Amino acid sequence: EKERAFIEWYPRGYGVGFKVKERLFETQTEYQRLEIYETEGFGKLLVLDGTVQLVEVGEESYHEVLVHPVMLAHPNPRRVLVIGGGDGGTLREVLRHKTVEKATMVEIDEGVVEASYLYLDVASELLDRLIKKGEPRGELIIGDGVKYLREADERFDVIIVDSTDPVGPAKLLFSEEFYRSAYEKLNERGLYITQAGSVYLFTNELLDAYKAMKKVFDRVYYFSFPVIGYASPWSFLVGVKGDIDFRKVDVERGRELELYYYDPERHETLFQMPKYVRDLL
Ligand code: AG3
Repeated sequence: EKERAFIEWYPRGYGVGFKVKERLFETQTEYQRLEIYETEGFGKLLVLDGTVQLVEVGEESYHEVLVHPVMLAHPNPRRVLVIGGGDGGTLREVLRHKTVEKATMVEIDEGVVEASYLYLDVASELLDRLIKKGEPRGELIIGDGVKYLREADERFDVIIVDSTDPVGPAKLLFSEEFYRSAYEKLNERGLYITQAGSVYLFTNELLDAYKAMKKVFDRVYYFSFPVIGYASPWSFLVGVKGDIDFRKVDVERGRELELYYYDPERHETLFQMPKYVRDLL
């Protein structure tokens, strides 16, 4: 009997795959090719330009880790900007923080929001409210995050970049120029976080982003986490502006969140990095 699979191929022929039952949807959006599959064991799978964005079962291993470490390291995050993240998972986690008064998501590709709303069990109620402008603390803007940040006349406590890899539409989100406009638009004390690719397979992209961020932010931290569906470990980069210690998080606020993957009481375990990579950073 024929078995069907979706495989994402990374450099050097390294693959990450899922057995799939069927392809539920495919389209060419204005920016990228979008596919949604039903997998055998991980719910639905969202793919953009051949790269895995999330699986429904396990997406929290990415969204919790992208959002909560910075939110719990910031003493009082009230205004949050998410760039990318059209599936809504990142904003969903941001809005779990009671301190947040307003969170804005700027997604370039309306097609991602629509397909996620229609097909994925990730944040469809939130996306529905955002589309209808009925989410009191959240706002969705379909637009270019680079341009948005450059022209923004407000300041943010936390900026979260939930983008595709640093090629294609997301490339500019990893440039020194972009980091400068992010730094400028952070409040006196603020945190910036971006996903930064596979530790083993995109090591050069990670190093480049780290070096560019070092030129701009007061301090830069790297960390890694095993994300379900990606070539793990996956890397994250945090840029700090002003007086915040990213090595410390508010464990009390963390406890209320009842997290599944990220463990604020073991925050220090995030900083694990293979030695050869640490030596290069
Ligand atoms: N953002 C995409 C992370 C990059 C995945 N890269 C890859 N598989 N090559 C995830 C979107 C979820 N909100």
